[in-house]
Amino acid sequence: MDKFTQNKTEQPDFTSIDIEQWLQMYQQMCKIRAFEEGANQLYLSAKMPGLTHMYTGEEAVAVGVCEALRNDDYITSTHRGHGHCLAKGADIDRMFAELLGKEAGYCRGKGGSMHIADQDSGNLGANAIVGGSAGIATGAALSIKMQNSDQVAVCFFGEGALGQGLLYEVMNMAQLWKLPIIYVCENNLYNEYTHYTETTAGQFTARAKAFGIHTEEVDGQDVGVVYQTMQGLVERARKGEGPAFMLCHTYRYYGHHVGDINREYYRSKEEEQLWRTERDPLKLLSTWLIENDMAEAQMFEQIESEATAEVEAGVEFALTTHYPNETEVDQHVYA
Ligand SMILES: Cc1ncc(C[n+]2csc(CCOP(=O)(O)OP(=O)(O)O)c2C)c(N)n1
Repeated sequence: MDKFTQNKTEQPDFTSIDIEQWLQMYQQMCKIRAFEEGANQLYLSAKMPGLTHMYTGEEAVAVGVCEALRNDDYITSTHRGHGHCLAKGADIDRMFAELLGKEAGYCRGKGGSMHIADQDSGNLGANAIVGGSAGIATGAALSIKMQNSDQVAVCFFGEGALGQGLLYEVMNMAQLWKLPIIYVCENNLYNEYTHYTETTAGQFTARAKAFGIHTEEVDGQDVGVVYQTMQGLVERARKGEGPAFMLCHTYRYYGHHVGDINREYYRSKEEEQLWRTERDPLKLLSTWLIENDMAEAQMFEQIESEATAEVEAGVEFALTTHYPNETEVDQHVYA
């Protein structure tokens, strides 16, 4: 387990978050988890073409970040993007339809898992290129500034993207021009099948600090901490105080993608089990709410079964809805 999460001692002040909001965040995390299970089942039953990268285990990052955003704020996402899309407000039916190549999907079935974008919820798109969305998010932040708007842009990326030069070009510009952008680095410990310590030198936050960018480092399994930290960063960005970099310590429960089944050559089963039992974002939140007499176990069971039902309906919709007409094969494709 990461040293950062083991050494946590301070108890944050969560008094500004009411029970309705806690349950809303729990519900969002549940929805993401259920969605990923649905996607995995579609893959395992050979109903989904291609692969997908599951976000399970990392839900508190997407939900905590997006809870601090407005609908008109922008996000850009990654190859592991379902959680970001759902947390920002994407529709389950249309996401599953996209995964199955159906016309009702967000890209009329032509993008698939790694290219879901949803302009209605401010999602400028997932991106199959590691670090590739950093330029898009920073460009969006520049457009916000030029239009004198108080929106913000958020760029999600994994720690593997810290090896991409584009990120440093745009962080430089963002700091020079005081752009309203927050770079959210999800450190789930691995770049594909390699531990980050074998690929990334030095301190992650030092890379943003080198440009004078404000940084934060948080436990990405604690949705309350992610949300509150993000709220502060969003507030300063809206006031024109410029970019920020938030490092979130987290973990993916499954393989790099759904086909990565035998993982013991790069990480142990004990490590996976430890994160699932000790650091699960849903369990941490439900246990904390129950222990503080804010909710009862039954509430979480109900939320979970509602999320499962919503996902089952989404899968059913996607399986039964139609494919795009073959005459439009060369339409809506830009490359
Ligand atoms: C520019 C580029 N190089 C390599 C790849 C192949 N690739 C896909 S995901 C990945 C690892 C990404 O790790 P990280 O950014 O930490 O994200 P995570 O998968 O852990 O969420 C790599 C190397 C790619 N998609 N794009």
